[in-house]
Order: sequence, then C-alpha cells, then structure tokens
Amino acid sequence: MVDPDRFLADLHELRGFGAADVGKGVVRPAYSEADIAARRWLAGRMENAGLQVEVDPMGNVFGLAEGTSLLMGSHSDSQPEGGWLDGALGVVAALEVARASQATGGPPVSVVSFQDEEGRFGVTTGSTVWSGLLSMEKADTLSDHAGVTLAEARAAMADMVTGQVDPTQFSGFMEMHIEQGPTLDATHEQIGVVTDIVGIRDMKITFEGQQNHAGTTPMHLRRDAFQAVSAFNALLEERLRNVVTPQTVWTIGHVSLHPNASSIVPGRAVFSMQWRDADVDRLTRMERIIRGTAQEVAAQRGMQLSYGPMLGLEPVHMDAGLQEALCRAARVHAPETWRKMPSGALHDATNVSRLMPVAMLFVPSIGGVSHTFEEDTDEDDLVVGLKVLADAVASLA
Ligand code: HGY
Ligand code: MN
Ligand code: MN
Repeated sequence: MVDPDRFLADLHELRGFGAADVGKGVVRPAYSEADIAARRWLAGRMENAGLQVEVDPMGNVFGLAEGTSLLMGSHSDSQPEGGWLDGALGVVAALEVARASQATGGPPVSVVSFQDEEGRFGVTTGSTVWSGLLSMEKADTLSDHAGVTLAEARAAMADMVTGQVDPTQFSGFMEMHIEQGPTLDATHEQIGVVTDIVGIRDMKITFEGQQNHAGTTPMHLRRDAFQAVSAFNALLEERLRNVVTPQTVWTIGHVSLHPNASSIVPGRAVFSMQWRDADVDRLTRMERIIRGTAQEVAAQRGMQLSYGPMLGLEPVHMDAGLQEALCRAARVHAPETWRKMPSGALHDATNVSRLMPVAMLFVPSIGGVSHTFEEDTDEDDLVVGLKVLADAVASLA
C-alpha cells in the first residue's frame, strides 16, 4: 500500500531545495546548486528504497530495480520561477509507488528524475539525449540565455555520473504530473488520463541593426532592433490567426536587448520563438510564416537576421494498454471525477515513447496556473492521483 503521509513528507522535503520566498514556489533550474543538491537527496532516497542509483552523463538520475522493471518518474529541475509540483510530483510519486510495490511483491518499479526537462538548454533536454534523439556531443554545444554551454553546466555534477543507463531493461514508462492548465480545475475533476501530447518547435531569432545614440540619431535613420521585434510580433499575431486552431499556442518568452540602456538605440535583439500544436503540418506552416515574417521585417528595417538551432518534438499518442490500466484505477478512486484528455504541456514521456510504451496521469492545478510560484494542487487530489497510479501499476503484475 502507498503511504500518503510519507509521499507528502518527501514532496515537501524536496521543495526545500531552492524554495522561493513567495508561495510554495521553487527556483531550481537544471545544474544549479539547488538542482544538484536535490538530485543528491533523491539519490539517497532511491538508495534507501533499495534501488541501485545510476546517473548518466547528462545528469539524469535513475534508481533501478533488479531485472526488467517499469520505469516511472519525471523531472526535478524547475523553471527559473517554478512551482513545487511541476516534475517533482512525478518523481516523488514514482518513489512511493516503487517502495509500495516492493513491500507488496508487486511489479518491480524503477524511478527516474530526468535532467533539464524545463529547457534551460533546449526542450526536455535530458530525456531527449537519453532517448537518442540528440547526441550528448551536439547537446553540449547548446547554450542558455546567459551564454553558458550545456558542457560547462553539466561539469558541476560530473562527480555523480556512473555511466549510461540501458533503456531495454524497462517494460514501459508512467509519468504522473500536474495538469498545468484550466480543464480539471474548471470541471472539479480529480484525474486526467492523458491521450496525446502536443508537438513543439522552439528556436532563437536574432535581429542585428545599428547601436547608436538615442538623442542624436534621427528616427528615419535608425536601425533599432527592438522596433524590429515589435513589428515582427505585431505582424505575426495577424498572420498566424489564419492557420491556427483555438488549441494552437505561440510565445515570445525571452527577449534580450543589447546593450539594454535607456539612452542607446538597441543594436541587437535575441529572442525565443516557440510554438505548439497537435498537428505536424500546422507546425510546419507556422514555421514558414514565422521565417517569412522575420525576413520581411529584416529587409524593411535594415536588420541582419539569423536563427539558432531549431529544436522540436513531434506530437505523440499514449499507449492504449497503459492508458486503460490508468482508466480502470481512475474508475475506482475517482468514479465521477476523471476524464481522458490531451496534454498541451510537453513532458519527458514524449521522448521516452520512442523507446517503450508510455502513459501519463494528471491531477488538477488550482486556478489552472503553472510555471509560476503560485502553482499548487489540493493535497487530497495529489493523494488520489498517487492511489490511481499505484493501482494501475499493481494491475500490470
Ligand atoms: O514547457 C513545457 O511544456 C514543459 O513544462 N517543459
Ligand atoms: Mn513538468
Ligand atoms: Mn514545466
């Protein structure tokens, strides 16, 4: 039997690593001191649970059961401003299910915390490398917004690395997560069994104009990189409207202006351009519009235009058999309060689905908010989710 108190105590203890002063938030980006300290703590917890700890070169932390096992988990790194449950919930729930399954002679369960799911260096970087979609060598050249490379960052936890972890020892993967959106909260439901995860594209775009004096440079002679970003965004909002559905999303979430001073016409703007949809063709049509619009703005405003590496993940379906195991358990623990639903957030499960059958379980996010310190979930809902997960695993025996 799972122990809800032990599970919640572990979850709160994990929150202590990088705990923010605001709400229940955490600041635990990949390879930060807090992230590495949390990974050491997790490794200790895995060992206590009788699991064999292995850390791969990327910094993904595994607690392995003997022989063939079901892999469960998520990530323990956070956004620069993150909630206490995003990722952490899936890792700690996996740990509790592994302990419970051992105690009751259930199916062997291994636990994982993938590294850099939150994309300091890419998009779900740790599981992307582990699944073989991206080589460690190529990943090492990716840099964060401050210009630090992944190779430099992962050196900070090199002493923990034991070697590669062979995926063929796992029969499947299950990930519990908070929904991070408004659906379950609005319908007062407790459980979402995930059917599909959307696809994503993400790249950096740079406009390079002419840095100059903000007092003496006439408006008509300026090559202002901020004005280029502003014009690009306004045009894009209009043009994407013609190809998107209400589920399609796009975001410019990070903008870096150089030199970012009040009395200097900005000479360079580097910004993130991200878009998501469940349909690959639509993602491609959007890319064409994005590149075409950037080119047009660059030509009109005398900008040099360049792009960073194009990162992306394809939309994926969850495994029917594992989904059904979750549905069966949901009918028992949340008879009138569960549904099947797609995921608009990305998850490590997307990458793992290249290697084995995967499934995901959601619990509600209060107010539908996440990637903010305000993110939270009712603890009763966390425990119902844990029970559904544990029963689904037990039924696979
Ligand atoms: O952005 C995402 O969907 C994920 O939380 N990294
Ligand atoms: Mn997450
Ligand atoms: Mn996240």
